Amino acid sequence: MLSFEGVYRKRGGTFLADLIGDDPLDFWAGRFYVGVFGVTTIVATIIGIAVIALSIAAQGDGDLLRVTIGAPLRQYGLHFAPFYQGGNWEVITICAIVAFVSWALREVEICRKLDMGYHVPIMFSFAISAYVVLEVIRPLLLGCWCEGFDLGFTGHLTWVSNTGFKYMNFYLNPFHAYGVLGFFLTAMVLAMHGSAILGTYSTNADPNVETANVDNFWRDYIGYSIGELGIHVLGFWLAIYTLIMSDLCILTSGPWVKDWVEFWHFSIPWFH
Ligand code: 07D
Repeated sequence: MLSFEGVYRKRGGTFLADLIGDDPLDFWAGRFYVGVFGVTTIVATIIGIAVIALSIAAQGDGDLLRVTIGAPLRQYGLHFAPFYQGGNWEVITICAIVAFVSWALREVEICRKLDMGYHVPIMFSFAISAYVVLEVIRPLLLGCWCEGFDLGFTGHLTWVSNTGFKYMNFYLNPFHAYGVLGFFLTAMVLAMHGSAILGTYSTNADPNVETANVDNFWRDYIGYSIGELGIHVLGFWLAIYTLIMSDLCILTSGPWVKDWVEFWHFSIPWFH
């Protein structure tokens, strides 16, 4: 344990402690905080991986890039499918969601111990929302688990291509375009920030000079520096914007819009 870790490595402040007054899982295993949600993450992950392993073995295809665990067939609608006809996909999806949500709640408990804001779990929840929209909410709206994406490298890429072409030209989906814009902007801003910090940071320099140097670099280069806190606020909101656009992009395709080419065939009178 590092000297400062003792400050927050104290029992208490967990959901279970608030609920029943005690939390038997409120301890650390080496450097890892365990907690109720650490255990639920591990249990869901182990069950999920076991089902994935069984499914791969049943396909008899040792190539992990090729192996695919398909969503249930259309005939099963919103019901449980037989294990090797999509039931395995359903169990894996449940395990994945339990693991992701547990991971987010584990982040909340660590934030509470450190007396931090909840920015990390809030941000991660938006990433989880993309998965839940794709695998649960949109299939529910369309009345069939078969609308979820197939699991596996080639499987999910084939699904993205097929689903994209099903709605004619996915590039014409405005939310998709705004999502793509957000992913590229987020990557660019992170690259700018990361490279500026790496270019300035050195172990023996004065931290105040380093901060001033980053600001001076951007002011000299593009006339403006968003500042040390600002770049992190921008990253937070950019990522949230991007994931909301991604959610809308797939949520609208099917339940509301059948054809993104046709979607643009409206006319605004004063534009002619
Ligand atoms: C889903 C990740 C969530 C992650 C989580 C955490 C673990 C570890 C460990 C427990 C959202 C997982 C954690 C695994 C666990 C422990 C210990 C993030 C997610 C919860 N597209 N397109 C998108 C581009 C085309 C199509 C999104 C570009 C074509 C369809 C994004 C191009 C057609 C769908 C995007 C392009 C098409 C998308 C995906 C270029 C095909 C979607 C990223 C340059 C013909 C999907 C919500 C995303 C979507 C989606 C980008 C092209 C179809 C914006 C750059 C034209 C059908 N595309 N696309 O959202 O919106 O990540 O998903 O050509 O469904 Mg697209």
